[in-house]
Amino acid sequence: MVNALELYDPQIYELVRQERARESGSIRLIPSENYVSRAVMLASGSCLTNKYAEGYPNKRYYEGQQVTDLIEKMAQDRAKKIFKADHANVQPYSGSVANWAAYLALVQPGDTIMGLSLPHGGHLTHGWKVSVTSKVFNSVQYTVNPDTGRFDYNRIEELAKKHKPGIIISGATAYPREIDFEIFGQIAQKVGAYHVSDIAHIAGLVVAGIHKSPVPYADIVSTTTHKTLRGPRGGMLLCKAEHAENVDKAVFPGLQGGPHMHTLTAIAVALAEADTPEFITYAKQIVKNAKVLAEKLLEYGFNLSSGGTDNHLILIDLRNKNISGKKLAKALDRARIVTNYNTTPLDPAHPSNPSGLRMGTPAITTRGMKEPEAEQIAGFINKVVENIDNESVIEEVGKEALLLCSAFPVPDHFIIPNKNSG
Ligand code: DSN
Repeated sequence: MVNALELYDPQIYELVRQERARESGSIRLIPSENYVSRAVMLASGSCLTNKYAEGYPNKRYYEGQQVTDLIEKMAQDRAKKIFKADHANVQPYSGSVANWAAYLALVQPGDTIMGLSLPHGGHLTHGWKVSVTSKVFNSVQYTVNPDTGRFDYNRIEELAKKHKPGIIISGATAYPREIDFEIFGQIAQKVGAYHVSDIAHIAGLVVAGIHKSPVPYADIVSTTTHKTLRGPRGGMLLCKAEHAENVDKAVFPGLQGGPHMHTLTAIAVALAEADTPEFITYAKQIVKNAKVLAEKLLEYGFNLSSGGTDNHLILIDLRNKNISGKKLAKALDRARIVTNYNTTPLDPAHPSNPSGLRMGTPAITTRGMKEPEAEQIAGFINKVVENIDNESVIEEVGKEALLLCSAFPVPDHFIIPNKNSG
């Protein structure tokens, strides 16, 4: 496949080659990124990209669905099994569309939704002011407790009682602590709201049983498929049987046309990979690595939002280091350590140049890195911070980072073939 690309489009081939080299030659700490297996990659680059399949299995608007129906049913069944859900819709193009579909399945435009504010760790589509979700719906935003960096469930309940939202959204893109989905479910029940849970970041941890699952406590669970879950870029919805029809209608024809069958095929593969003992070990190691990285950063005098982490993600508040998140993220990138600058709950700065840096361990864990490497990476980060204006030290760190990467090549496969098929 790559040879054909090289032959027919050498320019794009060269850029793909460069990206592969970048991914393998850098310590990738963006918490929403990962490396997929060769099997997922092959499914994603397969002939299923050629097929239109508007509708759902056995209810399509195009013929020629002998294979697509089987694939989609397989993906649905695998998702239902590993998340223990009544119903799964595997068609959303991304987490954003999945969130939209969840809202539209439950409430009407103009109704109130209540989600976590973006500077406090929420996603754009949780009703943040620049997202259309705040224009189509009346958006109320809750925050974390600024003193602790954690949810204050009493305050969330008070806000819910005051505004009586139609939907309460639990879940986050930058919250390093375990989320109590049961309490969110109780709050929603008390105020007569639906509970939508967005587990895009932690889906893999949920599958592995390391983070409590929202499935029993939420009306609809929304997720992406490519973060800790380690599948292709895509989205997915899980829900109780009573919402199945509305969820399906909201995705298609409500928001989307034909599903991307190649992605859906790759999602099916990733879901099978996640249903293995190897995946549970992997997910546990993600959290162990994040904890060690956090502990070492604390030892180096970094302030971490909420004081540490329970999951795959760390949020550094850099104000005591007098460096902006953007400046540090760019310096780290030059040192082959890839992170993203991010707001923190107490950040007075604009999201375009915030005081925070977000990082996570899913990708380095896929490479087989463990606690000693997490410690080493914390040392690299500290060295860059202490030498933020010294390019030769940054370059030196880059060489050390490359050495570490060479010792942990990106693996092709994560499970023993055929051992866990099902
Ligand atoms: N943009 C994703 C992230 O990086 O967290 C959320 O969708």
